Parts: sequence; C-alpha cells; structure tokens
Amino acid sequence: MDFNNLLYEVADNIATIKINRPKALNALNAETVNELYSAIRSAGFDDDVHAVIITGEGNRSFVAGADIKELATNGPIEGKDFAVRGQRIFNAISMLKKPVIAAINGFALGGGCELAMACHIRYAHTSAKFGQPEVGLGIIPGYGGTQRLPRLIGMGLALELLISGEIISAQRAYELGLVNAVFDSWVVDDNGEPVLNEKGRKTMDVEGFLAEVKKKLSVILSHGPVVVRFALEAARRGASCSLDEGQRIEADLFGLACTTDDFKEGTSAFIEKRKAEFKGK
Ligand code: CO8
Repeated sequence: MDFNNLLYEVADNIATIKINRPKALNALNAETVNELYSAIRSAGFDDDVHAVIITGEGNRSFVAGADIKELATNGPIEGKDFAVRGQRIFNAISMLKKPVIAAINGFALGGGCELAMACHIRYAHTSAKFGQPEVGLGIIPGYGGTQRLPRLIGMGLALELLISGEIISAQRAYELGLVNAVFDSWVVDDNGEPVLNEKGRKTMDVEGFLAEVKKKLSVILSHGPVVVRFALEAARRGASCSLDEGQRIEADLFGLACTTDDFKEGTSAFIEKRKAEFKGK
C-alpha cells in the first residue's frame, strides 16, 4: 500500500506501520492520521495479518505528537473536530481484533504517547521518552490521553504527568506500568563497543530493537489468531462495563472458544505431550 506519510509492509503475518515524517520527528498531521486509519483498516481486513506493529521511521522518534505547526491554525470548531476524528481512529486501533504493538523507538510525546497508549502492548527502546507536554502549549491532550493514562497507570501518577507536562524516561515509564518492556539495542562496532554519533551519543539499533519486539510477538502469534482475538475482546469489552457483564462476555467467548479446532488441538496436544499446531480455526 502506498501512503505519503506511512510505510506499510506485511511479512510473516505481521503488518508493520511506520510513521514516516522523520524531518518532523514523525509528528502527526491530519493526512498522517487519516492514512493511519486506512492502514489499520487494511490490516484488520487482511487475513494474512495476525498482528500489527506501529513504530516510527528513523532512530530518534516514535511520534513527537500532533503536528504543532498545523495544530496552531485551529479554531475551536476545527480543534474539536480534529480531536474527535483522532479519538475515533485511535479507538479503531484499540478495538482491532488483532494484537497491536507499539514499538517505541524514541520520542512518544503528546499524540505520540496517546497513540502508544491506544495500542494493546507497548515495547520501548531504552532511549525512548514519554510525556503529555500539551499543557506547555496551552492545550490539553485530545487523542484520549486524559482518559487512557489514568486507566493505565492510576489517577494520581497520571494527573501529575498530565498537569506537569513532565517528560519521563523509558525506564520510568516501565516502572509506572506505561510500557510492558524496555529493550537496550545499540549499533556496535566489530569489538562490540557502541558506535557514537557526532554528539558523542550511542546510536539506536532500530533493526535490533524491532527484532526484539518481533521475538516477543512470536510467542503471541504461536497461539493462533482466534483465541488471541477472544482474549483481547473479553478484556477490552469488559473494561467498559460492570464485573458481572464483563464475566458474561468472558463466559460467552469461552464457550465459543470450546467450539474451535484450536481448542481440540490445544487440549489434545497437552494430553499427548506434544507441541500444539494451531490453525486459527
Ligand atoms: N510538530 C511539528 N513539528 C515538530 C514536532 C511536532 N510535534 N516535534 C518536532 N518537530 C520538528 C521541529 O519543528 C524541527 O523541525 P525543523 O527542523 O523544521 O525546525 C524537527 O522536528 C526537529 O525537532 P527539534 O529541532 O525540536 O529537535 P530536538 O531534538 O531539539 O527536540 C523534541 C526534540 C524535544 C521532541 C522537540 O522537537 C519538541 O519538544 N517537540 C514537540 C513535542 C510536543 O510538544 N508534542 C506535543 C504536541 S501537541 C499534541 O500532541 C496534542 C495531541 C492531541 C491533538 C488533538 C487534536 C486537536
């Protein structure tokens, strides 16, 4: 698929979506957000795609937020429309029936942090930086950040980040539960020593980082897409209703799982002491 601001590729049942505006640190302008929606819909409809990775092009930034130059021209009507549209698109990501992984390779600020939070799982490079700095621009988060951050890390910590605009490290994000894991992969020379750039800083090994993310994802993919989908659906739909209703959703999907070939295969493989071969049926 061809986009102006995204790179989209499918390999080994994984669709990788790269936000591709490195000169603007992959900031999200309206066109990019619209393209992201098309890419997510394509991944959702493509039976060859069992999982999605969202990342940023280059080794500096995942997404440094909404495009501030474009944002600056908004009046109240456009601002609200822009926020609502972005929220819908990010909701489409979080409601996708396939796992969506944010591979955070640098700045995840403002709309970038919100994009990462809309994904199901977040893996970060150790040099990544997170924050909701919108208050410093005279706005607040508009792509779900005020809602998803408290749900992920708790109200007190979320409020502190939302109203201070503080930028935190990947390690701190991991401690807060904002990211699932942190990977430490740097470009090294023949002696295994990190290669330093002109500013004397280590250079992120982007391919190495994505390989670590894919290694994690391969464990998820080994379970077959149907039960993964059911588990995602039970947890996500349950999150917006009462415990009773959520458990009913869980029981319904549990019953449905019991009708699948993968259920027969998984239980037989256990009993026969062999590795299960799931077909996703
Ligand atoms: N928008 C547009 N351009 C950007 C953005 C951005 N968010 N971030 C960086 N850039 C551009 C810079 O303007 C610069 O371009 P140029 O070379 O043409 O001047 C280029 O990227 C490189 O950036 P810097 O020179 O600033 O690089 P530094 O290494 O010095 O700094 C930072 C990196 C710290 C990431 C810095 O660029 C920065 O602070 N960026 C802005 C981060 C930010 O505030 N993000 C939040 C934006 S608001 C938002 O996301 C709201 C989301 C909800 C919207 C709801 C719809 C209404």
